[in-house]
Amino acid sequence: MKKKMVTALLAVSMLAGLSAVNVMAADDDTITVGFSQVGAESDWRTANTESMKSTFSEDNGYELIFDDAQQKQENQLTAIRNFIQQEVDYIVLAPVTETGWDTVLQEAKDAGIPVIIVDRMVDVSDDSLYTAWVGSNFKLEGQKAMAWLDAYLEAKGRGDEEINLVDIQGTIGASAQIGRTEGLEEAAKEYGWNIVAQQTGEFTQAKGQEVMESMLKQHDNINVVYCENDNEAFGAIDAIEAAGKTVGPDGDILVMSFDTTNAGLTDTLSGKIICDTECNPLHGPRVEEIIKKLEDGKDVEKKAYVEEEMFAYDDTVKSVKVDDKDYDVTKITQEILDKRAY
Ligand code: GYE
Repeated sequence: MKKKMVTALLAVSMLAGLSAVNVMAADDDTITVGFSQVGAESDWRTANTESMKSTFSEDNGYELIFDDAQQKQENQLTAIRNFIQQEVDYIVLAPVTETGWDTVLQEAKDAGIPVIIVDRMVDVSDDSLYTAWVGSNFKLEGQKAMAWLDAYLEAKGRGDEEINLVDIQGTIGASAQIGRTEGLEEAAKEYGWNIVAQQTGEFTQAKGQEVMESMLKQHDNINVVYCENDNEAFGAIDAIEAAGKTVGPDGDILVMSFDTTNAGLTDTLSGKIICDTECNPLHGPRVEEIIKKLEDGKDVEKKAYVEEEMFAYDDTVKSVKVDDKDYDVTKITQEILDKRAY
């Protein structure tokens, strides 16, 4: 709560004959969190916003100041500066892209406000500009997906087939794009697959569809589409089907995706998405755990990666190996889908 408001409340309560001490105590208990969210571009993002809002609720002892940046970094810079002015207790930032944060984070540091980065990372010259980060290992997600594709093609007797892959990328410069694209590019080199086109779909269904339409017009040999999130996959599937081609295990094109949102896994159940690699959006409780530790004066981990699963249409590939570590692949069923938290 703003100091000015506290003073005003104190004055009012004194006039009303209330105990100033009680007002102070109530104010002290409420933790004010300013959250700068990327936008509302995808189902993943909606689940993430919902997780943050339900965690940082009034009932749980928080005042959440939520700002939707509509995928624009300049809006996030303004939001953070407003949070500093409002003297929030914590700033939580889900950064749209990795770069361009040094100045504003220095301003938060100078104001003595801890900053917790969530989901995508920031690339800053000085790590002390933020207190902690929690999110996914996006490159590992890409590597797991590609190891799955290699094992799947082998198992289907397609190991020697010419693979012509297109990559519908996420927002350029976002950690989720950088990591997933890297995972793909390294694997394509290793396995000898052709990346015939690569373009951003901005993590949205509309852009995913538009990009896929134009890629299909330019290339008639595409047999794998690597979508960097579920919403792009929905758009890509629509574009493929509208062009008279088929998706699925016996179709013309295999569609791969990330996020494992409810709608994404519903498409995995039907085979439209052949393999969906999880990216868990339920960061609210994780951020809260960090804040609670900080409130108690405890140390927090600087970077914490979330454990994530993989789901596929069938059980052709039961597990994949990346850097000598095995990761299970689960065949999606309606029962599993019904129990998912997002
Ligand atoms: O994959 C996508 C969202 O940064 C992990 O952003 C997040 C990504 C997620 O728009 O759906």
